Amino acid sequence: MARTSGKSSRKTVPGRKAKSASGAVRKAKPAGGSKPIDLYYWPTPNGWKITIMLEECALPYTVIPVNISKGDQFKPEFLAISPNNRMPAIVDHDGPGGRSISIFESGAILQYLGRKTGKFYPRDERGRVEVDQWLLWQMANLGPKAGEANHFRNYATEKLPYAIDRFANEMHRIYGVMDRRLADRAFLAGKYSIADIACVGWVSRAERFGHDLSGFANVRRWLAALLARPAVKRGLSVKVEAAFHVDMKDPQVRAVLFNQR
Ligand SMILES: N[C@@H](CCC(=O)N[C@@H](CS)C(=O)NCC(=O)O)C(=O)O
Repeated sequence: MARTSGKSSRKTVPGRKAKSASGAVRKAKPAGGSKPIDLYYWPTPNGWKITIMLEECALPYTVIPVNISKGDQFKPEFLAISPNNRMPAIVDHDGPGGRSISIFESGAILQYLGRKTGKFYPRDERGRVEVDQWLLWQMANLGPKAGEANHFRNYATEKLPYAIDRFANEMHRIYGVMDRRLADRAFLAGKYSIADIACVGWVSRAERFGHDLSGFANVRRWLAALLARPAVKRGLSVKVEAAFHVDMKDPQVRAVLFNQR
């Protein structure tokens, strides 16, 4: 259940139908009495990890858009929460000891929410190690390499065959790893977990990023199972109106995103 702060703000009402920022009708879930978590968000595969997890756990949350095309990620108030100038980040006002806590890095946020709720993150050490391995695999491989593949293929002004091929090959290798892992189990760590939640936004964009999944039947079966989950659908559909108007060819946008030092 989300509400969006800012001009286009719409509050959800527990148990009633609510509209997301995009106008899509979404079913609000009971708030359960806890204070909403502040989610610093922009609609990208990294942002979706957290909307999906919050939806899966039925935790109430407030979406605070971080317009990364305009430089919101460099504002001092955001850097105080997320010093690496990247979203997503959260502030949980019901943190440990009843005090507020802020967290950046999507993997750390997923683990925190998993520990907080006891959902999608096993308590037993063997189960947790399985999840951690595949969560960190996503954080270090699938996400960053897909990002670079997308950058050199779709955003670089100079089309460099070496860079395009290098990351296309890496993505082929990575989808091969995932496909073999899923050959004898439904989900990456056996049971559905935060490892799957971390991956689905990236894999759902594979074709758009230029990666052909036709040779990876297990990945396609897994993706279909994930996309059939109502919470995954809701998490992927949390929109921010301003994101529809970003022009990646605009020199100012490109300077903000691609000329950081
Ligand atoms: N490892 C970080 C990566 C987050 C990340 O790269 N976020 C991008 C959007 S997908 C961002 O905030 N970019 C802002 C910028 O490049 O300044 C995480 O998983 O939280």
